[in-house]
Amino acid sequence: MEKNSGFATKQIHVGKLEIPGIAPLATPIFQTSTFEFETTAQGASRFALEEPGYIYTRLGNPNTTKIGQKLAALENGEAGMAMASGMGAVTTVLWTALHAGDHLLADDALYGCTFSFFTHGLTRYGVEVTLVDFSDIEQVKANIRPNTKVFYFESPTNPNLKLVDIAAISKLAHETCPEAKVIVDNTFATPYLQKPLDLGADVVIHSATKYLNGHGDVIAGMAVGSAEFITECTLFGLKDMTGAVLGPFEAYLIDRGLKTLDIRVKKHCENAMKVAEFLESHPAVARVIYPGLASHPQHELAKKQMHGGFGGIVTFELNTTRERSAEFVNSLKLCTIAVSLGDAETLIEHPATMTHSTYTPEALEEAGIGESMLRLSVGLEDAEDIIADLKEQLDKIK
Ligand code: LCS
Repeated sequence: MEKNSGFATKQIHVGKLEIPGIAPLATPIFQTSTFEFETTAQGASRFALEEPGYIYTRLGNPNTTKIGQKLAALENGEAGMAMASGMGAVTTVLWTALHAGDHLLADDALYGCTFSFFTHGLTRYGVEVTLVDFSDIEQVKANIRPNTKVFYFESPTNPNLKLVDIAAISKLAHETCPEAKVIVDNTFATPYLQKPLDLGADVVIHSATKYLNGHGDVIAGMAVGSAEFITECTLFGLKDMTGAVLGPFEAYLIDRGLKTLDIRVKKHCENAMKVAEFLESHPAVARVIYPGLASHPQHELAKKQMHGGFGGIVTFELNTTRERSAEFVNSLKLCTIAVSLGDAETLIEHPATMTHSTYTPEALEEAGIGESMLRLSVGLEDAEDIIADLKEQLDKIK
């Protein structure tokens, strides 16, 4: 494969393992915890990193190596790594990047468990944490400290689909804090729609549970960055701090999912656009948030930093009470009530009591996450069927 191959070619071919004499098309699952050494000297030189080669699956395994290389190619980064969950990726990267006494400056709208790791976890170990609205660059500027070492955000944010100007924040961070890292959770956009490293960020994080796998059957996390930082994450963060290693079988499934990432994301985006337009036209719907709609306050930024679509998530609020809104969700037939996102099935959830129940009511309000918001992860079914399911129940709301 050529280095300048297109996205689709890379998502299929990067990291292909050559096994002479067998030549399997798909990479076999290396379901082994450890790797044999020929001699004690060889074992010692592997541990000393003098000789390349595998040692023990927590430190590396051909299946996880392969998907790390593949995601790095798709994100235009030098190196990538795989972890046991998206939270495993968040914790491994931040335990590596931060020390006691450092300051983490993060956006206020975060996945609920990222929010609790920052506010209840890191703070117990002497890390200072400030959450502000990253869509307002003046707020970010005003909260930078001499010890700010990480700028962290999602874009679009979970669940309220706010956008953060990745290029502007990266420029500000690098100009004011040359040692700091800009870390972007790219789970909602995927590298098919948005490449934070090209816009100046240093590290990209994913819950690979979502679009990268795409089939709702794996929990996994990934990170991409410079070869130096990813090596530090592997040899310190993952090995010593979290041990949140991804299993070979899960890595194999991510590899398989990645082969169709572009066509799946394209269809998610097309369906989400149709669903968002339908919801916006329905009198029972009070508000629709979707970066692809002209009504999204940051639609221009979305067009500038996302390419090929605006994602598969649509967030909305109904013109009715919380109780009636819950009844609406309960009565849907095709749309399934479940957390997670990026799967073939359309999923609907209530962030305030589910994915973001780690937030206090005050923190929810501060972050612009409405108590009555519903989050729809638009699946790969026929858009007409998803809309018909929503319409049947919306029409019953007076
Ligand atoms: N980052 C984002 C943006 C997420 O949405 C999630 C999970 C994570 C990180 C953590 O990934 P995990 O450990 O679950 O693989 N988001 C979920 C959600 O919105 N519903 O269920 C999980």
